[in-house]
Amino acid sequence: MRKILMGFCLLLPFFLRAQAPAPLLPIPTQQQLDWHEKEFYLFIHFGPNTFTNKEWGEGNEDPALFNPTDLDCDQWVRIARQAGAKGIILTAKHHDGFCLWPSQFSRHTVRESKWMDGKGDVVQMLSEACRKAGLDMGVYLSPWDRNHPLYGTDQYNDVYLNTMKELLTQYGNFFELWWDGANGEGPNGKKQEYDFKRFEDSAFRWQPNIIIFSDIGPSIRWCGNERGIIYSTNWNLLDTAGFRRGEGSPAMDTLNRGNVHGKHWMPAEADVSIRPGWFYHPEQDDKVKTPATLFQLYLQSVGNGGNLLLNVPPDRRGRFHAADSAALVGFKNILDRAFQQNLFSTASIKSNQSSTASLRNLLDMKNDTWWMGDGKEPLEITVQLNEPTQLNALVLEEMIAYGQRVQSFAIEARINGAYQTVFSGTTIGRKKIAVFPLVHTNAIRLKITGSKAIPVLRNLSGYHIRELDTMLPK
Ligand code: FUL
Repeated sequence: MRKILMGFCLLLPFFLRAQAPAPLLPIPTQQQLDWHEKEFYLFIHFGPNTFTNKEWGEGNEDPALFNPTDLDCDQWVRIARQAGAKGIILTAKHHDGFCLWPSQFSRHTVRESKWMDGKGDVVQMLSEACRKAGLDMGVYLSPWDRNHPLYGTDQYNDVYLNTMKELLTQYGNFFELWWDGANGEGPNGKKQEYDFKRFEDSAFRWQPNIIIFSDIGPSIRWCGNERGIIYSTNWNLLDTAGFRRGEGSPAMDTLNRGNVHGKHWMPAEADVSIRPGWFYHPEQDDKVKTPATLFQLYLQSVGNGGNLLLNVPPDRRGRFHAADSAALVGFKNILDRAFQQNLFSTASIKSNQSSTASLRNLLDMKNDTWWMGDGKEPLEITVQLNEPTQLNALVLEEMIAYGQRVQSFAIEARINGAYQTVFSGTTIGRKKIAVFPLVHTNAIRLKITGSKAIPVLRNLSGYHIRELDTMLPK
């Protein structure tokens, strides 16, 4: 009897824990989940184009031109951290074929340049700077190569793999490998048939945890524009069968929205430059995006469930220009102010579902606790504030480890005793930042009106983002 009792006591916590929901397939891999939590990181376009003032080099530039006078990867990393970025993706090789590391498989690299008498290695320098500062690093390795003599022949696929192997095996782990969709002619006037299958398999063999970006993944997808904008509906799912990278990719709005019943978990990354160009051009020094614009981009990318990849191109010294650094720090200040005070942290919460036991998990702002409805539709959650409060934003999160479920929802605010709809939305996904004109209210109701399966939510928080008072029409 004692034994039975003891056994029961040991098993009790197991019974008391909420049963994990059955996943709604497809679901993200652990690597994709980790990637989702990164939210925001920097892109760095740097190379001969920085010195020739071009966007797309021809591949026949004299490598001697690459000669930054004061290259400082620690400065990139310092500003990236101050801006709240979690990592940096570097153009290790752009379309001109110039390698920012001394690749054995090319004659068009830092080794052939004047910089550091040909002894420098930007990939090495940046990876050390990132490691010291605890930032993750990724690499852009353009398949299109306008310099390599073998481009346009079968052998080029081996060359590409060899260069990739150098990168992925000699510099530690990268969090992301970036494949742009551009594919033009090489020096012999021919286009290349890329062996992407082999590229993918090899990349995962050398770095099993790497996230591979391209129009259609395999790990994450392009959001379909280079303006950094994900529109409101964003499924982390995509059908890729029959599609290619670049020409032959899914339609731009499909890339933006995803496919509601898509076969693969394939979340969207939104890439955009802080300046009009991807590379540094002195004449664009006065065209750097303002902190307020960067904040809007954050709301439209991260706030619609994707990640933001913001390009900041170093200048000819090899440092971020003061205007870019100032904009980044200004952006971070807005971001910190915006989400500093969660107005729901001391609120009470109830719902029309029977499963109320772990409802407070929604307010704990933890990433590993969640709450699930019981299937009654529409699902309603009411957050009762301790006193009438002004707010203009809610942050909603689904527990995407169990799949993406919510298809439509509304946010209502109780104003003068009656609920009024202040926001109508579609998908939630990892994060939805729902912003609306300022309301003065003592209760907020979230109504989930459509869902592919019973919603499993992670967190719910409310804010008064003062920056928005002036940005949004009243
Ligand atoms: C595109 C490239 O053609 C642009 O130069 C830039 O690198 C952008 C991020 O990707 O495919």
